[in-house]
Amino acid sequence: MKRLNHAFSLIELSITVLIIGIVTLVALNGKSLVIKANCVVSSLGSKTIVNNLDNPTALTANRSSAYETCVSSGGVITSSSSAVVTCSGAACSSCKTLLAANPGMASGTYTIDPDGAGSIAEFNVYCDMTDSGGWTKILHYKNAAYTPNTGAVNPTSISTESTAAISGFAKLSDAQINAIGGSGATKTYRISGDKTTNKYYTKSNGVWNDTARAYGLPNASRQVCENSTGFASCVFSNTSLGIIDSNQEALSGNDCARYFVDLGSAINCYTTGSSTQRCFSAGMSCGNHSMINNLEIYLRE
Ligand SMILES: [Ca+2]
Repeated sequence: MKRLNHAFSLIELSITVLIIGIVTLVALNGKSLVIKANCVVSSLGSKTIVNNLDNPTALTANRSSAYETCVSSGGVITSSSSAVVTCSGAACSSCKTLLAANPGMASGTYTIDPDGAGSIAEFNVYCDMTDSGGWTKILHYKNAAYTPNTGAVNPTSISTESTAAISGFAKLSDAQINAIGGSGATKTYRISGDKTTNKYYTKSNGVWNDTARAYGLPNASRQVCENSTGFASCVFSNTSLGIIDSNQEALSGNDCARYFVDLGSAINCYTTGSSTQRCFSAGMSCGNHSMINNLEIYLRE
C-alpha cells in the first residue's frame, strides 16, 4: 500500500512539473511576441513601413515574411534589399521624419506612429515629399461641403489618394493630427485646391479641433503666407484674424487666389450658406465665391 502511494506521488509530481513547464513556455512565448525595441519592417516596393511599438499582433494586415523574421530574431531586422526604407522610433513619427531618415523617398502611403510607444496606434498616411518634403495629409474633400467630425473619416481615402484621386471627404482623427509633432507645438498647415496654383500656409500652435472655427488654429501667434512657388520661398507675416481668410490677411485679392473658411459662423460653407457643413470658398470674382474643390490640408511639424 505504501509503494502504491509513493508511485502515485511520483505521478503527481511529474504532472506538476509538466504544468510548470507549459506555463513557463507560454510565458516566454508571450514575452517574445511583445517586442518593444526598434523592430522595424520596411518595404519600398509596397510602400509600407511597419514598426511594432504598440502592438505587433494588431499589425497582421501589414505583416510580411520580413516582419516574421524580425519577430523571431528578437526585434531587430535588417535587409539586403536596396529598396528597403529604414525607419525606427522617432524616424517613424511623421512624413517629415521619414523623409529625413530616407532622403529621396517618394510621395505615397506610409505607416507612421507619431507618439511612438504611446497609446495611439500606427496608422497610414499620405506623404507629399515635394515642396520641401515631409507633408502629412490630414484632411481632404472633393467637391461637396462636409460635416465636421473630430474622429477619423475614411482612413483609406485620406491615406492613399493623391490630389487627382480624391474621392470625397476624409480626414485623420483630431487625436492623430495633434500627435504629429506633438499637441500644441507650432506646425505649418498647407491648404490647396482647384481654383489657384497658390498654396496657403499657416503656422499655428493651436490644437486642431475639426468642430471649432477654422479648426482652432487662429490665435495671437499665428503666421500666414500664400504663394505659388512653395514653402521654401514663403515669407510669413503675423495675423490675429480669428478665421482663415487670405483676402483679409492681405495675401490675395477677392479672386480665385482667395482661400477662406468659416467666415459667417463657427462652421460655415459660404458658397452653400450652410452653418452645419464646412467648405473653403474662393473670392467674389471667382464665380461669386465658388467652392474650392479638391481641397487638401497637409501638416508639417
Ligand atoms: Ca503609438
